Amino acid sequence: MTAGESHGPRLVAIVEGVPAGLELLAAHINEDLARRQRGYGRGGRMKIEVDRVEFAAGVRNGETLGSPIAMTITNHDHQSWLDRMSPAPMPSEPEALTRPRPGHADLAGGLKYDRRDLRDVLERASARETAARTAVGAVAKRLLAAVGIDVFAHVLAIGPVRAAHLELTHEEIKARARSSDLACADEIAEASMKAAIRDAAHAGDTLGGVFEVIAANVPTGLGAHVHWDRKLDGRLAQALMSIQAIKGVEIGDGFEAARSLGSEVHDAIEYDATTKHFTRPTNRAGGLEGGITNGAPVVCRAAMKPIATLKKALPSVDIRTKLPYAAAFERSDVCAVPAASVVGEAMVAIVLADALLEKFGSDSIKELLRNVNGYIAQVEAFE
Ligand code: EPS
Repeated sequence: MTAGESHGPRLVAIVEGVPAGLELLAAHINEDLARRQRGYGRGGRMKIEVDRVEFAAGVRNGETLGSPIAMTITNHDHQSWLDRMSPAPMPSEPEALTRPRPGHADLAGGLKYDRRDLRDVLERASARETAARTAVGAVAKRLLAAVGIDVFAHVLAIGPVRAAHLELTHEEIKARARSSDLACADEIAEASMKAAIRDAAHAGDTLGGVFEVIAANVPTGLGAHVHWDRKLDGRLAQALMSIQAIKGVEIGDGFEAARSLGSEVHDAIEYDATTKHFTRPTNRAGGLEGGITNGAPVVCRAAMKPIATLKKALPSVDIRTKLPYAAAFERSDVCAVPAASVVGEAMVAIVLADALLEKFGSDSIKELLRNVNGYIAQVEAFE
């Protein structure tokens, strides 16, 4: 559960169900918060904010207690918005924002919630909220790391520029993405991506793109085939699609599989007698079959549309006068795909952590490890 408006006092997140005994430091979370703030193509707001988490509950002496974890992140920009975003009644009515921006929640939200000042909608719809999700995702990633699961993301495309398919290990992709301004493992494509972002900025325009999230070392058996809402691929798609500006999600080969023959798409099953594991020479299914993880890395991709707030404002209508106007321009990013990739990492981690606790539900990390190891031994002894 998160709360918080973009220019309100702070963001808040409450995480329920994390077992006791997980080592958790603010530094673990701040690292991801800082990665989310970086990225070529970000706007002026990121120069104002320095996102840092403060624990309000659930953590003591660097360890989780099993109680709800409450975290806050201060919006430094709130100080410049006291006359428009104060929770208390303000001395003078703030000027209403009445020109909805196409592509945003402004108009639909204003009609639905009966707000004449569309700021009441856009403040919460803003992607500022993803800072709180990133903090929750960082907690989920700590939990997953305790059982050996690693979740990371990298950017595959910015606008029309695509990264080349390089033969890299997961470790290499992760390391290269972490040291890239665009979270991209392909240095050559990165240069062209930056040029595309610069061109869009000069034209008063914005750019979208595609990122991929990989979860490595996921055990077989998370999720379930028995009901539509327990299928893990469906849950991952929902979680990724819920990130602001995401308009498409793929698992494994995704849309490419639809253009191929069945014999080209499905992953053969093999057995390794030494490790006692069923293995796959390929992973076109993206680690999921029938809504259940199959032991291969989970691979998801998400497509982000170009940000809907443009300097070159789009045509709109003033909701008061009903006359045509250029949509309101608020300071914005030109491209936020690298930031969205960090949020994607968080969303995939949250879904996997939920699925992990669903299967191995535990009150302490010790119990969780015992349950996971017992299950893995059972799978390895399968006859
Ligand atoms: C956003 C608009 C911009 C972005 C913001 C998302 O904020 P502002 O209106 O203050 O310039 O910087 O992203 C963040 C604040 C963030 O932390 O990612 C929007 O309209 O979605």
